[in-house]
Amino acid sequence: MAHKFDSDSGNGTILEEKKAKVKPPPMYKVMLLNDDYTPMEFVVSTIQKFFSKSREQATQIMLKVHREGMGVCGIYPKDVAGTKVDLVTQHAQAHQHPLQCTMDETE
Ligand code: TYC
Repeated sequence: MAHKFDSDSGNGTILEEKKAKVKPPPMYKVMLLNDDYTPMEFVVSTIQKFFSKSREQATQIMLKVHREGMGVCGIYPKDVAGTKVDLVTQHAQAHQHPLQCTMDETE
């Protein structure tokens, strides 16, 4: 919203429009990468668990990653995206799968 600011810094006679400098926060895509070893079922359940997707949505994302090498699971502010990457990476390692999760700022 545009606010009026007194640029006369004293008697308030000169008022001019100034743009409020509020930008939305940068957003980050959280992506999974394909590999040859992680079971499809593990990828689907991981997407459901950490990205709040239905089984159908999670299956579509998994198949995109499987066929195209990469797929977006969700778009979040930086801190949330970073936490998702860490949790998914820990989950994959705990189950000894090489599944990789990364993040990238949106354009
Ligand atoms: N390519 C894996 C397989 O054939 C499945 C897979 C899908 C692995 C998505 C990782 O992010 C991934 N078992």
